[in-house]
Amino acid sequence: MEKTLLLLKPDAIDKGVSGQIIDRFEKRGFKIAALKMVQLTRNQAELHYCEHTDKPFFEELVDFITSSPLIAMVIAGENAIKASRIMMGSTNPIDAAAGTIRGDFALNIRKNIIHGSDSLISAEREIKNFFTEKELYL
Ligand code: IDP
Repeated sequence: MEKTLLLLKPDAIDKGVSGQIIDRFEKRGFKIAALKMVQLTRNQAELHYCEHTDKPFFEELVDFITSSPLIAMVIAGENAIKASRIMMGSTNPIDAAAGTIRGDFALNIRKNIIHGSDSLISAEREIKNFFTEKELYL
């Protein structure tokens, strides 16, 4: 069973749409393997987004993701990584198709509602940044 890390970002909590988003993944057939609400430290956020350290938007990204609590979850199921990326839609919500999560809930590239791991290697690293082995129920 493939696993992926999803983050329902601070804007999803602010908008009160986290339940609707979790619902989409459960309806699709994915199992929740772990779930917690947490406010990230800068250190944890910088580790999570380490691939973007050199990007001009890095500081802005860390400021936003640490600004208030988010929901971190691990879902498990067939092709969880690819399927969830398709369900999320394009990074820039303006380009995200209607019916995708970003296409339905977001307008702004920074406040784009959700994160999902983009590869097996990232998923493994990102899951470890949020959950211990004991916190994963599979
Ligand atoms: P992804 O979240 O779709 O995988 P990435 O390219 O990995 O997209 O970017 C990580 C996050 O960085 C995005 O989800 C978005 O919140 C933020 N981001 C990307 N580009 C910009 C930008 O130009 N300005 C501000 N934030 C950005």
